[in-house]
Amino acid sequence: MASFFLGIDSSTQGCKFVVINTDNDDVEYVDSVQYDTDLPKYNTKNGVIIQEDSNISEADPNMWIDALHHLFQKMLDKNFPVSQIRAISVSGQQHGLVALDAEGNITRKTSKLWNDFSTVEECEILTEKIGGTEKMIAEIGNTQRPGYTAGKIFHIYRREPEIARKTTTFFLVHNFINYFLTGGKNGGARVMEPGDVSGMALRHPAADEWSQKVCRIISPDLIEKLPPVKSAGEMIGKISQELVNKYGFPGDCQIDAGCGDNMYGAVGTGNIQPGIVTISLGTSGTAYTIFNEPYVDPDGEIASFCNSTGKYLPLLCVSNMANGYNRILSQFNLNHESFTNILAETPPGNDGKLLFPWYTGERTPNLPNARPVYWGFSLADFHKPVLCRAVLEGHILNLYDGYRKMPVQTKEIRLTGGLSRSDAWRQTIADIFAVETVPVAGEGTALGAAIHAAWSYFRRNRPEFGLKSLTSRFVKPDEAKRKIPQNAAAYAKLKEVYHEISLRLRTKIGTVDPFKG
Ligand code: XUL
Repeated sequence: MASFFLGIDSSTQGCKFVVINTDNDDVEYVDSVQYDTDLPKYNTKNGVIIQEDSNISEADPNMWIDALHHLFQKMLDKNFPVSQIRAISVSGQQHGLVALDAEGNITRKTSKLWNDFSTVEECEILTEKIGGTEKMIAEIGNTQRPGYTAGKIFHIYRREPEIARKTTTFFLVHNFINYFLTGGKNGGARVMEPGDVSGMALRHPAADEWSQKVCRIISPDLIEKLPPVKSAGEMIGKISQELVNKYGFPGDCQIDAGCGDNMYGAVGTGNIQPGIVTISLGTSGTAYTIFNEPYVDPDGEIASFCNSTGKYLPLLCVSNMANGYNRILSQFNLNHESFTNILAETPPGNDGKLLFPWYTGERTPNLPNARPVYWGFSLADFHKPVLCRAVLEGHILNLYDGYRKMPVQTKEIRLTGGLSRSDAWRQTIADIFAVETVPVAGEGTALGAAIHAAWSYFRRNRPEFGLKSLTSRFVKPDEAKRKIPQNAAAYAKLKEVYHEISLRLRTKIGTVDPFKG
């Protein structure tokens, strides 16, 4: 039997498969579906159910399972030797909440996602009841933010008590997919793992138990509804007999504990030792690095997460990233290349014009009700080249402004995600961060999941398949696309100006929050 390992990345907009072969170090198979176009019955835009209120971001969990069936069927149609897959690992968009009853039925038809901002009130109550932000950070290593899961669970308890009553298990997205893979209603595994759990804001990343205090504020019975947490790299069970019969998996195909997408982005970009930073440029923008010890930001801006290999992953997340850029591409009928060409018509730094790209609220800084702000634009500036540069620089400056607190001496930035295919993004990140950037070939997160499946499988008896060896064999930085900072000086002052204006926009001086209502 060959040594195939399947990585599944169930992300906001779609689902990707990557199969690696550890016998010859080949990537054997890559495929994906986009929810909007491949599964139109779910009525999504960018993977989120279309509806009026822009603070709500939800999806039907059945869509993620249908996507798997779709991709498994495609493997069969292409005669891919599914029977050679020894283990599977699942990466999921972080923080999304799936609620199940004792029989395994979904109790809340739609799942609130990482970019849902409808739980501001719940986060405020949790923070107040525990005694303020400092106390919350001491308790769970993080603040309460609408992106995280605690507020979503509390939202169900406060506003949908009937659903809370019926629910016996609260899952994250990848746990739910694991549950399905291991049998679903017929004995599927109800377990979690530390990486994704650390994004729930219910447990300190350095602790090995739930925060009794936070859980009790939500409800005295919550702890009973949170599944046990297995350690990273554990196998949680075998694939279900139903999937064996339907698609031809081997009966002993193992499912590992899986993790959140950023944790697997780290593995898939070879970010397994301190000094390397990964920037993932997808629906969200994230920057993260590996630590041997937990890092807790006293302001809670840098999220304090565990990774998928028993270490830690301080992470910065901005929720606006692909949205503004994709919009300007479609608005002006551009692609990555023509966009890059247009940039030549304006100087780096855009003569001081700044765009604060908080299109649909923002996760970092914590401004769930924010709107975008255009700074320094004169009448003559509302034309294509200036706007294109403003969007690009605005997104990257916003990311940089959060990242500046990351406690790391960055040696190199590895780029992954759709926008890393753009020359303009790679160069402008190198310029603004003043560090070399290099994109990693292939599907970073799904590749990370496939590598993790192999690591979990061989961990106990084949030390030659350690994480370092696996990542050096499968992760390929695309050296031809490496960018060296060329215009760092042009951004030195602008970064400070951006920071100052951002602070002023966030400082509460009047009696009315201009971003509310
Ligand atoms: C990270 C975060 C996002 C999602 C995107 O904390 O919320 O990066 O994981 O899928």
